[in-house]
Amino acid sequence: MQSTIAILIFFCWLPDERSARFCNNTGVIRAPGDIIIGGIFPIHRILDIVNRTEPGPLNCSKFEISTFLSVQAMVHSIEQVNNSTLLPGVKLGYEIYDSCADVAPAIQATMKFLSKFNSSDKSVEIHCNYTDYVPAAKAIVGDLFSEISIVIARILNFYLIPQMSYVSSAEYLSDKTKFASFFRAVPSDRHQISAIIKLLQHLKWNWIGILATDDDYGRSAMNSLISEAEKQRICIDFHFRIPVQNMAEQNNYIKRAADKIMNSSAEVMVAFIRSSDIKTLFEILIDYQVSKTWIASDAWSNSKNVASKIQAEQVGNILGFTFKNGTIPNFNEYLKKLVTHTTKSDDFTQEFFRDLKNNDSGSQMTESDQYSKITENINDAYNYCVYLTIKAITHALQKVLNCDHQKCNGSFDFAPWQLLSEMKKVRFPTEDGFFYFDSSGDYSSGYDLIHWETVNNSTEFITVGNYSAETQLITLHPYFNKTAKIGVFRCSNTCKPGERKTVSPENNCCYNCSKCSEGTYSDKNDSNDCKTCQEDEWSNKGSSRCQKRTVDFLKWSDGLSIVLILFAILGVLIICVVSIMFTKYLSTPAVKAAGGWMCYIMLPSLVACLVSSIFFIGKPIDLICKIRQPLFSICFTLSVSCILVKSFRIILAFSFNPTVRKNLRLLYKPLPVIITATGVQVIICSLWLSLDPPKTIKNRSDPKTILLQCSEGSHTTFGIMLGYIAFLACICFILAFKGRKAPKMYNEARFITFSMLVYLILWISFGVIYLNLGGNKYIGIIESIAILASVYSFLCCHFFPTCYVVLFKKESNVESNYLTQAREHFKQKGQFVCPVAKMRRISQISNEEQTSNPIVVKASIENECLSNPKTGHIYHNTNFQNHRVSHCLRKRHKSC
Ligand SMILES: *[C@@H]1O[C@H](CO)[C@@H](O)[C@H](O)[C@H]1NC(C)=O
Ligand SMILES: *[C@@H]1O[C@H](CO)[C@@H](O)[C@H](O)[C@H]1NC(C)=O
Ligand SMILES: *[C@@H]1O[C@H](CO)[C@@H](O)[C@H](O)[C@H]1NC(C)=O
Ligand SMILES: *[C@@H]1O[C@H](CO)[C@@H](O)[C@H](O)[C@H]1NC(C)=O
Ligand SMILES: CC(=O)N[C@H]1CO[C@H](CO)[C@@H](O)[C@@H]1O
Repeated sequence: MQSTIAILIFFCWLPDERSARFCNNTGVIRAPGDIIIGGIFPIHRILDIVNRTEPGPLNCSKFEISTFLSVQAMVHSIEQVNNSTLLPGVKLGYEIYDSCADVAPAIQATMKFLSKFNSSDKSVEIHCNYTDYVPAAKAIVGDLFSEISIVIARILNFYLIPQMSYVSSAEYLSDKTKFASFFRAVPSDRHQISAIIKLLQHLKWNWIGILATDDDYGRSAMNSLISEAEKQRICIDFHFRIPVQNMAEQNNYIKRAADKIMNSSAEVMVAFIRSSDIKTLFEILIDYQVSKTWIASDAWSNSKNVASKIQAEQVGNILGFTFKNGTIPNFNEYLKKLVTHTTKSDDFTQEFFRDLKNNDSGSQMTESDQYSKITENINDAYNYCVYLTIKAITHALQKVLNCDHQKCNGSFDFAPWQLLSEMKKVRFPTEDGFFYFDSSGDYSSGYDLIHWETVNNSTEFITVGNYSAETQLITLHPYFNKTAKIGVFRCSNTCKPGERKTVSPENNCCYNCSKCSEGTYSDKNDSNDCKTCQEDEWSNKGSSRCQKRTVDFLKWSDGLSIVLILFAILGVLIICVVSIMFTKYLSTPAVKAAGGWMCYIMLPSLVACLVSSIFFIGKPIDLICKIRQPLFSICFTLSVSCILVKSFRIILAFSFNPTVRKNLRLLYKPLPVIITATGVQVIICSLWLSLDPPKTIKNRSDPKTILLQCSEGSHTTFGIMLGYIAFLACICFILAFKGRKAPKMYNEARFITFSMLVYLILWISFGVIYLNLGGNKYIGIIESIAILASVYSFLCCHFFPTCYVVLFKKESNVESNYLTQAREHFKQKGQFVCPVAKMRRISQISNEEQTSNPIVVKASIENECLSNPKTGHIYHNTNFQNHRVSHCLRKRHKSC
């Protein structure tokens, strides 16, 4: 209601009849008609309103040719309507006033339009109910500036008189609660803002400065752009408002704006500035030699006035959005006629000719010069909008006046609000599509994107793209990049995929890039974060994607695997051969010395060990993981316990301390020993398998691979298992070491010592390696090698020597030879040995001891000789044992 109060104040100092007559005759372009269309245009640009002390006539200066030409576009359009069949029998008239680019004269003009229709004096009647009130003008065209349009619209909103601005684009004017009777031939700035945002996004520019005139248009455009830019992650280095003030003040502000621009690191400037200001600004910037890339709003984007004064290249690159352009039929002819036939005599036209005829030097100009000055200053886009405005009003009038092709049936004294409802429904074809108002009373067509180019020393506007308000898409012509020579204007360089932004605290346009660490990636430009790869994927530092980890395990085809398999097969073959040989020569003393029947336990268990060594190769599965260690350990324990028995036997045979021997003999029980020793291992393995069994795992310690492995589960039990074998091996080693002095033919002890030593060294080394490279792919292979080596060391130390004797020392592989040797051995020790034959016989009857083993026979010889009645020749006297032994031996020799 504020506007209503403003109107009432105006009523108080409404001009009296004298001044009304004065106003009628000057400062107006008018033509009479049945229906009057009002116009308010800023024909002058500067109003000296500051130092007024009394409300006399306003004093305007700075004639604006381009606006005057827009006025002519309106005049021409109305004449065209009169000369057409659009409104048959109706004569349109017009009254056009100057707003001097200020609100006060615009209000005065509005008042004139509000005065009663067909009354001789300009007076506004005050009513409570304006439903039937018919004012002078049925519709009003104007103003150019949003700020002025807003005030006019506020007043007309009360009377519901249709107002249609040709280019006022402030967003605010779309608000139909405040501006119910306002229409416009252009889209709201909201669309321009989104067009600018789309352009910035398309060109990937994100670092801008904003300049705006400090009026309704500039403020609202700047605020929308700031909030919209924030949403689209476009950052603003600075924004600056240039107030509308008197010349000197304003130039001061423009200078400060120029400083800002010069100091800014932003390359792109978006300017919502009146064209007169931008001209001044450019002049300063050219002085400073600062060039930037400009995005011009519709306010100055196609201002020939600016373009004629500067060279586009001096200020940089200028891109601008203009309203959709079109051609007004016959307008150029009209203008030509205007110059040549000076038929019109209103104040403005005369001022126009004065302005036109005097160039800067003051000399007279020819007609063609005049015409070229017109084309220099003409704003085609604005004029086309004026044309559309008149067309829209005409189409609405057609409906109100109920016209057909012959005549119009309606009365001319209808109230303007009746026109308003028809205006909303207007729809007519244009050059590209249809003209119609959206719900906000805007014609949301779109924009053309133009580029300022210097051609032959003058600036031309080249259309390089367009923006459609309907689809909200910006389309750039293919030659855009070539003409516009666009760079990439960002605060920071784009972070490539594989990098992430390290965001600066101030804004998210200026940042550094850092590479994604290993195991992470980013697949887009300007990622904020690096994403972590999936569990089964990996990536290098700075990767844009993850790669699948390769699944790795010890393959059958691996060279090392093949070698191991060959060794295992060879081992099995050797064991077969050895078994055959041992079976064939089982009864020979060499084989008996090597363990005799025990080799039927040892050899198969060694085969099983070889098999278990193969289980360390290939893709691990749970079952194999569970089987392989127990299989090896139990089989190997079996073998070692056989060796233990053998060691025992050697000790037993060649021990000279009778009491020790007696105790040992009690312990010497081969099968129970083997079963017990192995049984313990079986229990260990069972505990292992039941508590924490081995299983397959995916080892991801290497980032690029998944290593399929058997995890041994409980490492303690694994250690105990190996330790237990080592413990048995130690016992063997100690026993064998004690028995190392056995006769040459019974060199078993030495071999056992050696093989146990080899075994212990092997497995201690394995333990060390295992602890150090637990997770390695080759840990399995190393254990496999250890197993193979153990098996081979067993074969070498326990079976090959025997085989050698069996095959190549047949002559020595006879019992007598063994016995002789044994006797020699004991003789050296000064001990008694029964005669070979006797010994043999004794051993044959001995159940407890192995008859095949002469050592055993020897070991028991004293007692056997004595206890056996058939050999009763031996004296038994502990005091003179040596004598008796030698005696016995002598006797035996005789008997042999
Ligand atoms: C009016 O129309 C006629 C023909 O239709 C044309 O010859 C004449 O020049 C027009 N006048 C104006 C002022 O446009
Ligand atoms: C205007 O008023 C005059 C008399 O003052 C009248 O003759 C004329 O018909 C009126 N015109 C219209 C369009 O009402
Ligand atoms: C206003 O005037 C019109 C026409 O005379 C009439 O129809 C309407 O009822 C009036 N409104 C009020 C609120 O009096
Ligand atoms: C521009 O920078 C200069 C020196 O760097 C400084 O003196 C001046 O105040 C700055 N102007 C603006 C508007 O920031
Ligand atoms: C106001 C105006 O231009 N009126 C004209 C409308 O058209 C007729 C016929 O062409 C002219 O006679 C009027 O002068």
